[in-house]
Amino acid sequence: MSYRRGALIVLEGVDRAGKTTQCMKLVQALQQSGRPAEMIRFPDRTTKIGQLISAYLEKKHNLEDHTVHLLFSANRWELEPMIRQKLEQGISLVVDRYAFSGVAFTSAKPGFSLEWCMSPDVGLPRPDLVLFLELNPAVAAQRGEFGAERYETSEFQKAVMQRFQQLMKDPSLNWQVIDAAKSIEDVHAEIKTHSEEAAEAAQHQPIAELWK
Ligand code: NYM
Repeated sequence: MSYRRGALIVLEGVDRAGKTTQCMKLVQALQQSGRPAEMIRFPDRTTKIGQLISAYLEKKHNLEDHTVHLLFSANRWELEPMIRQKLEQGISLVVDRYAFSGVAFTSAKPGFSLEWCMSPDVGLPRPDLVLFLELNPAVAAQRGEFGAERYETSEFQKAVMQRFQQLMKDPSLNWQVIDAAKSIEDVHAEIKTHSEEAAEAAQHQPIAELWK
């Protein structure tokens, strides 16, 4: 049976690495090459759970650390049926952050193991490609607006970066590290090449489950 599903492509990185700009450019490029594609982002601040998360990030509301971790995960699970449906309809999804941000940010807090942080996201659709936009946290801090939301300090971002590096050792995922200090167009060209390859390979494979 021929199977032509869309690809699940995730962009990750520390804050201010340019993920959102690159997601938008990638969606446009995929569409122009004739592949239906849409962008989604996590947290999705539009849902009820997303509004709680947003108030927490904007420091308008405090939440206990385990609680907010589980809310970030719940915010992915509430969109899981839509993600699966779109992929099965042949639409590729470009995702601005996913479970890897969830694990990297919470496990950068004292007392949280990677294993505990990963468990609520086990079984989500597994990305076909995870692009990690690598940028020195000190350079990221100079890119403006840094410090407005929770977690936006160079010290915390350094701890987040170390957690991402641990997650990247997982051979069950297709991680590609991109140097985000390059120009927007150079970064885009690299991302596009990896994404087209991953989309070609994904179309004949069933959707796998993350960390299973
Ligand atoms: N974040 C994001 C988490 O702590 N856990 C998660 O699961 C996700 C998806 O929220 N600092 C953090 C990372 C960012 C912030 O920022 C979301 P933005 O600018 O909306 O990507």
